[in-house]
Amino acid sequence: MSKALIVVDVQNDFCPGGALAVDKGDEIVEGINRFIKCFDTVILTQDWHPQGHSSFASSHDSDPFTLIEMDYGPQVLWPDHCIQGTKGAQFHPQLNTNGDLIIRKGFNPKIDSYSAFFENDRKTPTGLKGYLDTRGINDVHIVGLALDYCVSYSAIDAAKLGFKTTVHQNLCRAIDMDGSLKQAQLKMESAGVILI
Ligand code: VGL
Ligand code: ZN
Repeated sequence: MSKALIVVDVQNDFCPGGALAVDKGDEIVEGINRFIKCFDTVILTQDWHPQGHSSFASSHDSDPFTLIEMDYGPQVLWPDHCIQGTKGAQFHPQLNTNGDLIIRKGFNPKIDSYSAFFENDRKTPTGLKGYLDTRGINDVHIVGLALDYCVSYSAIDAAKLGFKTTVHQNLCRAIDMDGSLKQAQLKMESAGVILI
C-alpha cells in the first residue's frame, strides 16, 4: 500500500491571532513537521477565498457562525478569512511546506469547500482523487485544522472514495461549536475512518 499525508489548512487565520482562530491551532505545527518525515508523498491544502466569498457572514449582512441555506444546502457563515494573497491565508510560518502538491480550495465565489476532494455542493471535484490514483496511493493519513470541518469532510470523502483513511487527532485541533466535534467524530466513524 502506498500512503500519503494530507495536511489540512494549517494557515495563519486558523491559528491564534487569526480571523477564524482555532484554539491552540498552532500547537500541532511541530508535530506535523516531524510526522511529515514518515511519508514519501505529502499534500497540503490551503483555504483560498476571494474577497466577498459567499461563506462570509459579511457578504450576507449576517453575524458570523449563523447557519443559512444555500442552493447546495446548509452553510455556516464565517468571519472573513483566508483571503487570497493575505497574510491570514499563508501557511503557519513554522510549517514545513515542502510537500508534493498544494490543493487550494474555496476559490469559487459561490461555493464553499471544506473537503480536499469536493466543494460543498458535494459534486465539484478538486482533482485530488485523480492525483492520488495516478500516483498509486490508496492509504491516506490526515492531520490539520479544523478537525470538525475541513479535516472531517476530507476524511469522510476519502473513505467514501475507497481510500484507507486515518485521522491523527493528536495532530488536529477543532472549532467545536455546538457539539460539532462530537458530531464530526461520529460521522467519521460511521464512514469507516480510522480515528487515532
Ligand atoms: C475551515 C471553516 C471555513 C477549515 C475553512 O479549515 O476547517 N473551516 N473554512
Ligand atoms: Zn474557509
